[in-house]
Amino acid sequence: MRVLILGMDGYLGWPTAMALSKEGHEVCGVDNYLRRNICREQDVAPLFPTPNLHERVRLWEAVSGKKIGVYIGDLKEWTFISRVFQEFQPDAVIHYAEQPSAPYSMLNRETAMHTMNNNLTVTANVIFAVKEFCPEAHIIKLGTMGEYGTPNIDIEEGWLDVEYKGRKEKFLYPRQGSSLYHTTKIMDTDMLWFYVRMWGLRVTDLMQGPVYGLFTEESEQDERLLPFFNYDELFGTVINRFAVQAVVGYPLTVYGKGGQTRGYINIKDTMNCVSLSVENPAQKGELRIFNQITETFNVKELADKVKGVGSQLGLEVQIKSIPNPRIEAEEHYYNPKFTGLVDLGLKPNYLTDEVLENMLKAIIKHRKNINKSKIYRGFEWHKK
Ligand code: USQ
Repeated sequence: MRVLILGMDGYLGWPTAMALSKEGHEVCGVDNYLRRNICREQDVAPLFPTPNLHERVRLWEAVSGKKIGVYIGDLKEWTFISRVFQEFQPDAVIHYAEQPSAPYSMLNRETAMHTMNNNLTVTANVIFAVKEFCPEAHIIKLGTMGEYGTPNIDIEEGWLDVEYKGRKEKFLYPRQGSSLYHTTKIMDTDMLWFYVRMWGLRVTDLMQGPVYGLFTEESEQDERLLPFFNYDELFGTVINRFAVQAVVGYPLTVYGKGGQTRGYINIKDTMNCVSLSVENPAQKGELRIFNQITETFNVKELADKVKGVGSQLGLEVQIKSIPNPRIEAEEHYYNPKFTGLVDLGLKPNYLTDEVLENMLKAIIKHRKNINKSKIYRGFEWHKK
């Protein structure tokens, strides 16, 4: 298939491009380096320098013999996105092209507007570009488990059957994001559902939990292919942060009571989920929703796991609860369903001690790059 990856430079975009290219798809990607630019603007940096997309596709060709196309540009610009879609004519479009940091979206008015303008405009442009240039194409959109929040009832896979005063209807599962970023993803889902009903688009919306890990099959062969890996408070997800903190002797930053429970997924499984979605497209006129997680943990459990494995490797790991900079429930019910992707064939890679050990060992190699002052600055959401 001809697969277009929007947001190919990010933590997930580049590994996805390689994985699908390796599987024999014709892959082309787009990025405007939004994440790199925000990192520079906010004075944070990834764990190791990451080559730009032109360099990465050259490296990939040298390693695999396969070509990946690149467009650098802003998908908010209609002239640019229409050129990309007209020229490439995708069968599947993987939409990662969003400002992905919850904390960044909560910094101030400008970062909130940046998040909203980017995420909603790009999603709308993708919908219009598909309608105009490739109406049969399958849109695979990266959503988030954070769209559901932490309700006091079980979380279904996207939809809820409601019986009310003797009548029945199926609705999108109620959504209540805990940051503006998560809220833009709720709005994306609403927009996609609207145009699925209007225009019969085919859409898969992947409700993903926080991702962890460095290596996918391709970067295991050659470390120059590793993804853009953040450990700072804005872009680093919690397990990746804890692993870096353990390596550098920084007490693990458990926010508040640490009872916040989320569904987590290994980056290798993100690749498998996206690939399964590409190969098993949604029907025309269908908004198909999967909860893209493989297991749940609370923050305290994660810290204990990292401490346990870190200690076996001889690292001095401490855990420190710090006042929660976010507004979120610290002890709550959490019971999401996540069977859809397993039914499609996903074989999960769980967060075992071995997986954590490999992560820690890989991070140890880059220890000299870790800047402790970037780990926690205390961006407090409620003070803005
Ligand atoms: N947390 C800590 N200490 C830290 C960092 C985080 O206790 O140093 C806690 C947070 O308060 C939260 C949990 O760990 O309760 C997860 O935080 P996170 O930063 O790993 O994840 P989050 O900000 O929710 O966002 C990340 C991705 C985002 C994705 C989302 C999935 O950045 O793109 O949408 O995970 S989910 O959380 O399910 O919405």
